[in-house]
Amino acid sequence: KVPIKQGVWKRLLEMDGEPISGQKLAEELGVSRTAIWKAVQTLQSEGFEIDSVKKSGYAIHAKPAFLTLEEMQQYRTSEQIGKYIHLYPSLTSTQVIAHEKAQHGALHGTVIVSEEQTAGRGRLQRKWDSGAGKGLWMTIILRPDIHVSRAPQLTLIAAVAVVKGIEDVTGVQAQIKWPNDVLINGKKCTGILTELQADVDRVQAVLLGIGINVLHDKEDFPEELKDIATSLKMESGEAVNRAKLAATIWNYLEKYSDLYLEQGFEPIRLLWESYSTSIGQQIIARTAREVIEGRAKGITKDGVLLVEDSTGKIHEIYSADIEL
Ligand code: BT5
Repeated sequence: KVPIKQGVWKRLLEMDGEPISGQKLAEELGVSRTAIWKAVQTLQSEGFEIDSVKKSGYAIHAKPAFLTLEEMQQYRTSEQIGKYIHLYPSLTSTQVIAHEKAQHGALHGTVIVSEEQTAGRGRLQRKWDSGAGKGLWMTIILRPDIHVSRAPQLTLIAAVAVVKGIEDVTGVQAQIKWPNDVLINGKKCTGILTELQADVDRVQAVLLGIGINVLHDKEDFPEELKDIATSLKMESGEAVNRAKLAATIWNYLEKYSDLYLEQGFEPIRLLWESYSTSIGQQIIARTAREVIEGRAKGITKDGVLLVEDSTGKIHEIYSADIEL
């Protein structure tokens, strides 16, 4: 059953600024006029500009610039991912809140989204720049029943879902740089951070952090990122709808993680390789222990990167920074 607020919101948007009476809304949604009035008040308090015109009814004038639950739910077709959304104006990091929620039993598919992160993080204590209102900063809690050793594959599944989502919503073709970067024209527009809560060797929760630069202009990035980062707006020339992007990624993520649980990693591996920038390229991989130079040959059925050095030796790389 559609919540009243969401139903009202959807009808007002469909009316495109023309008024619709409270009576009509009440009849259509099968609720009282008071319930409609309350829903309108809540929407107004959330930033929607809704006029109530005597006799003729309610009319919507503008959508808020910020993310709303209604709009994200509108585009969602996935069953579980995004069913429960926690939306915040500002947080230290969506990962931190996701850890807390997961520990307290948050269900599979719960999403934490924030307009801003004051301490957004990357891998290895690195920082993730997360300016207010510019990006899509979210963590998705997944509870697949898998061995911990398979968890890194979820990063690769997420990367495929992000590339597909970006393609659907903006028409822009992004590429994946192993393991966790999504690039457009060689610049980073998305980072993915996968963290785990595990019980001996079974996964309890996967906290899939996805940060996408959406509405940034070049000057919105700090100096050190200006030449290496990009946004969907910079690449597509359009102000991309973040709510639609979020929901589209959830839809794909559900589709591909279901596929993965049913058929294993192979179908994902093929998709992933088709979007990869690194495969076939000469790369430098910096792991915690060594630096390996060679040609990226592909990823294994476990998602491990294979690099062939100049002597013909094949290295299996589990975790590294890659330079193209
Ligand atoms: C990543 O780390 O790329 C993973 C980033 C994950 C961010 C999401 S946002 C939602 C969730 N909540 C969090 O707190 N985190 C996740 P890594 O591969 O370590 O790359 C980090 C490096 O990317 C930094 O050292 C910078 O060089 C660069 N960087 C930082 N912010 C960036 C941005 N907004 N766009 C592009 N590059 C950035």
